Amino acid sequence: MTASDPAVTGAPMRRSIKAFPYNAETRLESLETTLTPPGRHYVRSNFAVPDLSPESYRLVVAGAVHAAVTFDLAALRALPSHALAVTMECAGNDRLGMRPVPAGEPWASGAVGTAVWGGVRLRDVLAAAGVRADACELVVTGADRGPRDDARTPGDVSFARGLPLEVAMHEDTLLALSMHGAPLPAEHGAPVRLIVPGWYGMASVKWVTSLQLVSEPFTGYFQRDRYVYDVAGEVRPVTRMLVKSMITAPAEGADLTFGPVEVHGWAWSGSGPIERVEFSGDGTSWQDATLGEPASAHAWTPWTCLWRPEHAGRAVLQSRATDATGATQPDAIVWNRLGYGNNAVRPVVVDVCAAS
Ligand SMILES: Nc1nc2c(c(=O)[nH]1)N[C@H]1C(S)=C(S)[C@@H](COP(=O)(O)O)O[C@H]1N2
Ligand SMILES: [Mo]
Repeated sequence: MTASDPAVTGAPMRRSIKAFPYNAETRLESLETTLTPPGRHYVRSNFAVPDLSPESYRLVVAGAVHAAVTFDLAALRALPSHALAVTMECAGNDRLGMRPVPAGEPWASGAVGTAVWGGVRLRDVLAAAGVRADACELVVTGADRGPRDDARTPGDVSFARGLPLEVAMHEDTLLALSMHGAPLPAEHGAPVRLIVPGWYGMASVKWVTSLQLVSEPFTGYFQRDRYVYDVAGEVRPVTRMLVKSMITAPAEGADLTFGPVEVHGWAWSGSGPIERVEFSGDGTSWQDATLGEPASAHAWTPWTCLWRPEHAGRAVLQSRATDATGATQPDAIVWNRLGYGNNAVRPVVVDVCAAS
């Protein structure tokens, strides 16, 4: 280590939400770049990182297939490789904005980031086993497990999710072996994780060891008891990322000198390209921001806007994105029991000081 290493200087890379299991969100100043640097991307784990050695690692593809297959890492690496920049947001991001704050990890706004994931297409792996016509879903299971107080069945719960077959077969759904061109870090799912572009993070199962084709919808704990929108007992699964935008500069609480201010941020949606971002510095008049090019069809869109404050004093900055389906961010938060999918317009409060 050198004196300039963050560990020595004490420069924070993430804000830890929980120590065991480690959960941490990116500081907003580390979300200024198109790609979220290694070591800064948020980490969300329900259980401790499982101990998977690359040598003994096996991935089993079974269930409603013509012939079950087992892959080791060499067999996976032998398939055609693909890399893709993907923006991933935790469904619980911005839970802290909800009132009352729902139970669950208290994420502010940093449980989102963009990384280049490299690996193989999930569909190439499934093709090796041959998906039977009666399969409707793919159950993806990670090697991590642990107790859950409110589980319906006794014993430890594994992290497992059901994915609709058409999403599993999409050419951009990857089994990732690398992140930002380097081997996948343990906390991000090494040696193999799923990446489901456009979906909230819970679909992108880490430490994948089993792919089970099923002919009935999956009803596991992380499918039916978590990652569901529970509104007055009516339950819907959390799936694609809702359209959303964030302001990365100026920072919350910034002291700005009176004059034009360059505002910028990101916008993303799991349902299609971003078509429009509007900005307001006063909550009543909105102007169109200028959109930049995203790094891929699954990465966030950069936007900028020149804001000319009319007077000094406190100001509330807001941005509102609209995607190609016409979906737009709500002004008011849609509260739900487990605190998922908060894509409401988020106010950023700044102070504009009169020139002295
Ligand atoms: N096996 C496993 N996969 C998992 C999780 C988990 O707890 N266990 N958490 C999910 C959730 S809720 C999110 S938001 C993403 C976070 O991925 P990251 O830690 O690489 O940012 O992983 C998903 N995959
Ligand atoms: Mo998540």
